[in-house]
Amino acid sequence: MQHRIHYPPLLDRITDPKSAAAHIGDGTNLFISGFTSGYPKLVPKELVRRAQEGERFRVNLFAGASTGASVDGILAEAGIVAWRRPYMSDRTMRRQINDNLINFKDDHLSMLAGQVRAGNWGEVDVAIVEAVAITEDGNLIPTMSVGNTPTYVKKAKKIIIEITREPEDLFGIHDIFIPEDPPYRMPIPIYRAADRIGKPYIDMDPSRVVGILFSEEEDCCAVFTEPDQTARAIAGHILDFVRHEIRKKRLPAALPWQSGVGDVANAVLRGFLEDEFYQNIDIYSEVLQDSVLDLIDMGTVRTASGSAMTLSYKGRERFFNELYRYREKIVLRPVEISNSPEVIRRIGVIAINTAIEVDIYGHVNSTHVTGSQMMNGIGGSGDFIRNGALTFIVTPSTARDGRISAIVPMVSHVDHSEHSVDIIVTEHGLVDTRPLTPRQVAEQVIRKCAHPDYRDLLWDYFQRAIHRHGGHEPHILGEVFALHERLLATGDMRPGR
Ligand code: 0RQ
Repeated sequence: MQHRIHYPPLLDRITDPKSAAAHIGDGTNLFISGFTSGYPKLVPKELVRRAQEGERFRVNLFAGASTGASVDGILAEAGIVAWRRPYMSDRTMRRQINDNLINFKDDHLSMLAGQVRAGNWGEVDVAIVEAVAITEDGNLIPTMSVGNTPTYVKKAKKIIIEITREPEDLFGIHDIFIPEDPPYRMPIPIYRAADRIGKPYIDMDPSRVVGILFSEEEDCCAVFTEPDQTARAIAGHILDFVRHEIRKKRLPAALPWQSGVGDVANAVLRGFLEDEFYQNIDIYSEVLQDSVLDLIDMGTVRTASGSAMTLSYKGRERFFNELYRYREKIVLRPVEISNSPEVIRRIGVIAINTAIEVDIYGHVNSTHVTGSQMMNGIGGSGDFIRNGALTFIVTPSTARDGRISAIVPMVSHVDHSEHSVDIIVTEHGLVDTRPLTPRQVAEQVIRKCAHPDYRDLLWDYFQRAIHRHGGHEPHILGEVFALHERLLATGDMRPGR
């Protein structure tokens, strides 16, 4: 694998995980590549080995977004994470965050790189970066994600590189651009999803490289199941609505799409395949999944732009086998560009993101179960919901076998307000809040989106709130969390269960 180092002066930095990890100790600010994929694997394992041998240390861990069980999971399990930012989705780490064993702060993903460059997160002591190769000039070609890696590499005092077996032909898929920071920032010159504005590699100062490792490890791949009936129903409502708006000439046909990860996202993209109306789609999103490969194969997608690819094992095989073909259609960017409010607003993204719960007036909780327990984090949802041309918030109408209603009188935590959310969708129906007053929104959300088991409860609350207090958004403050309270007391939001 030495041939992957095209810059000879760095050959003498080839080392082993133990020596590389020796640069990391108690209190190290550790910034790693990775954004659902493309995270380092060897050094985290070595840190766990040291902890298991009895060494006592804790690091402050910063990534692009989630890194899965093989980094977040094992480091949390070993008890060596003091701080973690931003979005994560590992169960063990989540439990420790909620038990207050790991400090966690949730951030809009578009904002992190700038904050790190400004020094708001402290010194970048060590950056560990996964790469497919080092170029002739000593720069880095990343793997399947970009995330915040360009900034972490730029600011790092020490850099450790894990070179993987993924094909060097990934060269050309990345578009690396770090904007100037205020007050010198110029417009980010992206006018179409396909525009490339940067370099195909990450600029790096080779003198800061303290270790290079060769890795046989692979990302632990995403598992995708067929979208279930609920996801397909939600996707159907969205696709019908957008088609209707385009036909009525209230929405241009050529707007790019963003869709979060998971079942509904896949069902929407699958819907494009099955619906002849949708052709020449552009995707301007954060994470690209297997369904994007299907759309490229069918000729439905012109460009798919994101910050990372999260593929299943089968998807990876397919992608690498015909990389030359997919590479022309896919652009991987730093997350501050894929999620840039400026760009999202300019190109007019249609955004679809999933909520934990939505209230009758359209406020959204994406992150905290019953107000207290962190699930994953806000991720890029705020970047897209606040700035998209048309924004959908989607959720199944119930969770946990019907014991929880996702439509509630007031959300128990606020991530997105009524002012950012345009359309609310569950499997039962869709409400376009834009032409409605808050009271009209509540009426329609209860009638069209809530699960039948909860409609009467919500309607009764809404009517009593109107009669008791009135106002622009009527509420009975002493009762507004009655469903949540009942869930906490009995395990079910429905009375008498
Ligand atoms: O719990 O895992 O214990 O079974 O939440 O829910 O239905 O499997 O859906 O995987 O799509 O996750 C909002 C968490 C949904 C996710 C959220 C429980 C449910 C289950 C997962 P279990 P599902 P998903 C930007 C996109 C925020 C960030 C974001 C998320 C688990 O989509 O993290 O949008 N979003 N990023 O049982 C209690 C409720 C619940 C509930 C669901 N009301 N109360 N538990 N759950 N609703 C990507 C871009 O590209 C920009």
